[in-house]
Amino acid sequence: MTTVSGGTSADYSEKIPNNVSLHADRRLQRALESWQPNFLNWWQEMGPTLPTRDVYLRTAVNVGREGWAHFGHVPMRDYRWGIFLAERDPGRCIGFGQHMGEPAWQQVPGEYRSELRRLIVIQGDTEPASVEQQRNLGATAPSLYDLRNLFQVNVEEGRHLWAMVYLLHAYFGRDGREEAEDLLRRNSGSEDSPRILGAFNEETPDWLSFFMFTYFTDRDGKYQLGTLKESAFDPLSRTCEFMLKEEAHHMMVGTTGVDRVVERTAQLMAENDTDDAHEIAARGAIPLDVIQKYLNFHYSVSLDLFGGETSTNVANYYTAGLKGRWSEDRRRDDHQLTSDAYLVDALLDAGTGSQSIGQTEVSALTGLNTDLRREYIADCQSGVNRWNKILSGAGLPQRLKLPHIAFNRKVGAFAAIEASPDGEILSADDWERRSGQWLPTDVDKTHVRSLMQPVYEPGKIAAWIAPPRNGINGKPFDYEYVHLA
Ligand code: BYC
Ligand code: FE
Ligand code: FE
Repeated sequence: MTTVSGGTSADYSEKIPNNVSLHADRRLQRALESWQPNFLNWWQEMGPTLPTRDVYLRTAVNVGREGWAHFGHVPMRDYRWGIFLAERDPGRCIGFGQHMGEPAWQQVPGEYRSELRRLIVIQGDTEPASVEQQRNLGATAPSLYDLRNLFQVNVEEGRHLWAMVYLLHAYFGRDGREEAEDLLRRNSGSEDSPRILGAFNEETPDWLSFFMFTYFTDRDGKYQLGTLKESAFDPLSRTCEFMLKEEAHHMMVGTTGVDRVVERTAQLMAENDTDDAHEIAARGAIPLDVIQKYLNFHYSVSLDLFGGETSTNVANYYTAGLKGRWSEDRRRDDHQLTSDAYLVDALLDAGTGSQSIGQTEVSALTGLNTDLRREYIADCQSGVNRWNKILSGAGLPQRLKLPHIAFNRKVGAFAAIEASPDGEILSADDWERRSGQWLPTDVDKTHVRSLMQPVYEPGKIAAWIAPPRNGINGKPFDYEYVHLA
């Protein structure tokens, strides 16, 4: 782990590991080194609460395709959070918008400064928020393997915060440094200074929520990072490219976590030839309808993270070159979209007696949040298909499904109405009466929480979840992934 100047290796001899030659810019280095203790204080106060001696974690050592990660047991507070950008492509050109074809920017153009800062701050705000939301989960981990995955996700979200703080410090001067302070000042769920986006002020009180969160909400992260990776501002693009590599593990934790919950429930349903929720609960597992309710909640809250169905913000971001589309270079169009139209989901005849859910044509640029949300929805559906294969494989006729796009929305075209998971518009009274069938009730949450008894013995697993198929980094499931304090 030595410095390779201009290369991709991380320099771990520095106080802040990095591959951006931080030592060459003393001012920036000092600024970041003075933010570092604030970060560590935040980690102590708002990070994982379970006392541990060390955890089997991966640390980034290289941003290249091969061998970028090093695995080993480390005390979490000694984790080497660092600054890693994907390798620079010196010939990179802007791929869309009004600056298409021009060289990518190495500095922030004055005219886009505030918009870029806003995007980076919003992205940066979600990262520590998720750590705060997950801070108490260690106390109820279903296995040491899961405990280790939780902490891996947590330290990487901490590193993602570093990634955004680096950009703020390096490219936004004094106001960037102030924003970096504020990222530690706001807290998930706080009355006075909450996190910026809705989903990041919700609780993650149990492991079913954690798996749903890493499946649905981290997946929003994947898609947002995918659009920022296209950015004309090259340092942002390179930062996001490397974050996406780490994100793959978060996706895996969510996907296989829900797999294993469904597998356990399906197993008990098949063995006992029952779909009775009380019987499944009595046997210590999570009834399928409760899994569906958690899915409904996390999916709908995550849909809100894409912003309104139509948005002039996103049109401006795209035109300016700040935020592209998912797989921008695979799109077969002019990458400007100035004369294109797009059908977005909409509430038609809103506020009248004949209002209905349908679609309306808008300029393609203002419809870009919808475009990204659709990419996301298709990806979410693949997980549901997977879980349904587990159900059919157990010989069961029941299926999980994604609720309608208008269900439980607080942002965008459907924020003003209530709709059922099938997309039927409901009166406020109907919603009040029936929403407990579709969203977790206090009774459901209390039951799920009652199942969350910690299992810290290597190779053992809680009764409500199946063991994983594979361990981490080739290690067996019964490996001592975490040493408790
Ligand atoms: N909650 O024009 P509109 C991740 C605001 S997750 C609260 O439709 P726009 C991670 C909006 O700010 C990825 N407010 O929105 C996952 C705007 O306010 P102003 C995070 C919301 O701007 C798990 C107003 O409503 N990264 O990495 O087109 C663990 C009008 O909205 C919400 C990003 O999101 C909401 N849900 O789109 C760890 C990337 N939605 O301007 C990490 C950066 C909208 O009127 N963010 N509003 O005051 C963006 O690209 C966009 O700002 C948004 C919103 C997609 C968030
Ligand atoms: Fe992240
Ligand atoms: Fe993540």
